[in-house]
Amino acid sequence: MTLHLLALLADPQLPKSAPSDSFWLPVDASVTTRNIDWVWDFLIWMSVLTALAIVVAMFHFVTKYRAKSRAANEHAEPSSEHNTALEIAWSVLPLFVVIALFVWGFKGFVDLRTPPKEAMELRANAQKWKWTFDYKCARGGLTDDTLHVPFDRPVRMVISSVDVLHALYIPSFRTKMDAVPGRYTDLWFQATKAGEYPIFCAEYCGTSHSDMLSRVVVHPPGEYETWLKGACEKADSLVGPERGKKLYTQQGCDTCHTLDGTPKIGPTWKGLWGKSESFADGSSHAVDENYIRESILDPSAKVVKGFAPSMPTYKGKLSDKDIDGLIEYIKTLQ
Ligand code: HEC
Ligand SMILES: [Cu+2]
Repeated sequence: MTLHLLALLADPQLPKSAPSDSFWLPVDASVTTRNIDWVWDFLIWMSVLTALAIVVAMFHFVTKYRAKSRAANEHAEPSSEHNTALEIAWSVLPLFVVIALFVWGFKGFVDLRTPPKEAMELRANAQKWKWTFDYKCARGGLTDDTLHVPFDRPVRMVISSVDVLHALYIPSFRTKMDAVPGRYTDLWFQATKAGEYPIFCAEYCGTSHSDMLSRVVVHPPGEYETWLKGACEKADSLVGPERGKKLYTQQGCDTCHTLDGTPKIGPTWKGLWGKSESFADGSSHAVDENYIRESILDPSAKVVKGFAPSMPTYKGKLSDKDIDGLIEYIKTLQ
């Protein structure tokens, strides 16, 4: 960290070598982290030095001017009123420090908010309580609950939410952005180290907020394309219950529906197929293909008794093949 500080003096814009793991910060793995870690280190060391200076001066004065006796105390000399040179110095010096901090901070902020034009785009979707990421395949697309990115290529994430406010937070890239229902937001990064780093939701979004975890996998040079091709082929080839089983976790159905008979946010899927479901309005209906399809595309059409209508619609997110797969999967859960 000290080296880091020295490098700051040499080149305030971009240090030559990014720091690795430190006591304060998680490993940094994006080009955008550098400006941020600088300012952070600078601030913390400035604060430590200032605090030390104040405390040392305080002890010094406390001992130096300690009253020798009660009588001496009563006849204490008045102190001088002010010292112009000293007062100007302690106002102007910090002013320069604060201006420097502003310039570095502002530059870092602008860099962080301006994705390079050639950045590749990926979609991040937030829902209670899961992140999903969309990838473009040669044919159609792929949704996964892990973020996969190539090494050393700028990536712009386009973020949205289907329900409430969430925030995509990738500490190792030092970047964070709100996911807002009905609006797109974005952030960008360029990974500098292959590996896996955690992703959090940084906006309190309800019961399972703290479980809204994912990870970003930075593929070593050249391996991202291989991964994408394989994952696309696999996603496309799965049919029937296998496809449904995959979607159950990939699409986040598992955040609200269990397979073991216990209700969660939504009813369990165990024993769902073929039973007669009762609804909040007093009616009932047999659970068949059409009922499940409707529950997925238009969840509030029939609200199951005892549950809040909190399921998001999957219209436009799931294909017919996906819905077939989910129906087939639910059939197997007796
Ligand atoms: C945010 C929580 C949540 C998520 C995520 C969610 N559901 Fe639901 N789901 C519910 C709730 C709550 C109900 C019951 C209320 C209703 O009928 O709208 C429900 C009801 C259902 C029903 C009817 C169940 C019954 O007992 O009659 C089906 C089928 C269903 N969901 C399928 C899915 C599928 C498939 C997914 C994933 C692609 C999914 N759900 C994701 C909350 C969720
Ligand atoms: Cu969240």
